[in-house]
Amino acid sequence: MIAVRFFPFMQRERVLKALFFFSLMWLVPGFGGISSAAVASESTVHREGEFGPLHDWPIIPTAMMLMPDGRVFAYGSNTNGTQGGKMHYVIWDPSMGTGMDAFEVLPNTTDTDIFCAGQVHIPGSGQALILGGDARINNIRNYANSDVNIFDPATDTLVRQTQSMAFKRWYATAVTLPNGEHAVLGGRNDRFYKGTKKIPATVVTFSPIPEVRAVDGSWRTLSSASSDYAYGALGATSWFYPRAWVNPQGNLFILAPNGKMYSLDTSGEGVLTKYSTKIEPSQASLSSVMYAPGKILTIRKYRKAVIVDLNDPVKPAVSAAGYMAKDRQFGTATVLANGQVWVNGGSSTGNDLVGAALDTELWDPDTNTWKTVASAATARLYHSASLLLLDGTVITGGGGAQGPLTQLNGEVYYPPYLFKTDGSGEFALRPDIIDAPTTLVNWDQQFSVEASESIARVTLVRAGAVTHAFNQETRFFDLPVSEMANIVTVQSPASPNLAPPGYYLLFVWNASGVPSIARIIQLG
Ligand SMILES: [Cu+2]
Repeated sequence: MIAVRFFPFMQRERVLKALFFFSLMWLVPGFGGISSAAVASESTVHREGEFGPLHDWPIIPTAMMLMPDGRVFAYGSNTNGTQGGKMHYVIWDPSMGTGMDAFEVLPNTTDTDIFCAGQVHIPGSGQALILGGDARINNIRNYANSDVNIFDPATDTLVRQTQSMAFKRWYATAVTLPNGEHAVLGGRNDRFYKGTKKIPATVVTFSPIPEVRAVDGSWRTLSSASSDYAYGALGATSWFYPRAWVNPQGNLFILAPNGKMYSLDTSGEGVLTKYSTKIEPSQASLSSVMYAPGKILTIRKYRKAVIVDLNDPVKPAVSAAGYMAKDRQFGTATVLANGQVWVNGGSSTGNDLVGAALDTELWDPDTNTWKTVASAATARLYHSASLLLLDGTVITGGGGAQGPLTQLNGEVYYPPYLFKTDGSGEFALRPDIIDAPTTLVNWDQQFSVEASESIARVTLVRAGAVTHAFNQETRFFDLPVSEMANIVTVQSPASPNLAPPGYYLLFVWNASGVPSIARIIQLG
């Protein structure tokens, strides 16, 4: 459905562009008619991909989550683009295109400002768990709250839960654990305010103690795992959306901005262990993403990329992943349907248009090389986000609140795998999934997939949740296909440590390297 809606529109754009240039040719002196050289210029979209048209959004989507029905749940600003998640949230249905009728603006009736909250999927229900966020005290913003809210895509409602967190958290990270619980780390507890004659001063504090939300909604404080360095005040803003993932051993791995690494056992009251391994410093504004089982691609300062491999149970292995062409502070790394990592947006000077990158970069894990690919129409800086969609495209949107641009807009990136490789610039024909599991798939279990043509490859990407340059939910798996056929049997990921319970996009690929639109399957 998505392809049917998106593709004719894109094709029409390209045909119109071609007709426009063709009509101009007649005006150029000496052209005298159709020049084969001018007409036959080869398209590069099969190597670089292409952006669709810039389109309006009803809010700045500072945070986006892909829901199991393929729609995007987004929030972060008011409809005028100012900071605030207390009034509205938005549902975008990509299958309806990018016109305003594809968006629904819904009222947030919870009294929680979810601006810069933590967010994570709930495995059993497909709902979104939203943790903490902003608070306004004495009309001053950027305090924090301890509220817990759940967005339910079945009813499109956001509902405040009765059981709050023990700590207030603004800019916290939430991670789905192998047992279906959620760990919540970091965030700011209180802000600094110098005070006035009427309003008392406040001191900045952070939340250095993680918490775990059980499946029944009750909370457990990991009081033995307190740390100002792993997810608190110190360690170079490690409270700011801590970079944390479940590692193959089933613990949380935390990569602090200062390059130090930790393992957090979330059982009981928690045990935090620091690794002796460390890497170059990064910044809270630089992206990191898990691109393969137990493997993280992390962008450090000065454009340097590093792989951190968590598969060795004793200590993480660190290796070089080259240098990006651009410094991309506040850009976002997104794992594509083929396991490559696409990084878009960012600026070399922080949240500033000087040095903002419109071009984008693609990292191939097979060759460990970067290349510069398609350019966007506009900058994506602080409070922008990028998210892989069911049709293998990526929505990138937002930025602003505060400035430098108020980006009430988005663009869709069409990766190279969607195009014919003949240089025609046309979209390739995609295989269709005819049959895939509709019931819960267990770990290390065989299941079959049927497509409209012979299947050469099957991939699995966990549905994303992204904000502030970080999609902590992403996971990618190649599911080996022993022999090409229309019906193939593949094996699900081996354990919930590698693939936490929840929702995954299943793509099948034809022999030309073109993916289907994904079906969502549920692991659990
Ligand atoms: Cu923010």
